[in-house]
Amino acid sequence: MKAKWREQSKQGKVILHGMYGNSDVLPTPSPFVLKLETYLRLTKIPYEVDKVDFWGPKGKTPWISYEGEHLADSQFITEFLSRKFGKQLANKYSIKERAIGTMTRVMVEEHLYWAGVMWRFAFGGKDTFQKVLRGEKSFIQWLIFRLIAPQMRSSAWSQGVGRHNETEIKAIMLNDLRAISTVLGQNKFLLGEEPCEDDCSVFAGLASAVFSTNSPLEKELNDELSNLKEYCYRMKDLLWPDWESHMNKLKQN
Ligand SMILES: N[C@@H](CCC(=O)N[C@@H](CS)C(=O)NCC(=O)O)C(=O)O
Repeated sequence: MKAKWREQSKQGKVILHGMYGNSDVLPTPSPFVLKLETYLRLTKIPYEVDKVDFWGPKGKTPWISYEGEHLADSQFITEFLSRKFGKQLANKYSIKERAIGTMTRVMVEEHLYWAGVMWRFAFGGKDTFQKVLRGEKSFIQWLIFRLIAPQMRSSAWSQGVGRHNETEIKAIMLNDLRAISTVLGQNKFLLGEEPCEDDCSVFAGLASAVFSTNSPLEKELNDELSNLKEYCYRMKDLLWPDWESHMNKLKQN
């Protein structure tokens, strides 16, 4: 299969391999896939999506094929493509601002993400998987969830965040979101007036909490964290005008 993609990727386009589907509120349940597709849209780098062969060379999703090569990890991919296509969007910001962007991204991907995993897979998943848990979806989707959930909980346990209870997980999420909200302040985007690479990660990391019905932090996002909610809608309006139609397409499939 991977050899096939080597050939196809020699035609100038990036092939984004990612896990899609099974969500009524997001184009993809994976924040890392959402980050990468948002980045490709932001930079206008030509790409096509492969939703089938989504486990990459490092056993995770997403990954890309480009010019006959395979590359894993959304951050390595972003950095590689930014260099290759001369799209270093964060360069308009100072070194210190970029450092703040890096720290925010790392917190979202390596800390907030795991709290989200626990929310989805241990405490009832009051988001994209809620309907699966209630059995409102197909048997296959229920089965996939049943197979994936223990694996995700075990990864979260090894990482450490998975050892906390529901109240502690919610406190972790709230703390992280408060920090991002402070960094964002009155900015339109994470570091200022223009979006950069790290916006794709932050948007993707927040999307599940913001766009889910019955988000664990719904009240806070409508109140003290409302700048985060507005930010996510700004990113969505800018880069995902087809967000809803994407969802409708998923529902039909
Ligand atoms: N650092 C990786 C993380 C990717 C990642 O963890 N993806 C998840 C899906 S959201 C995954 O593949 N999980 C499967 C596993 O860890 O076995 C990246 O930025 O691409």
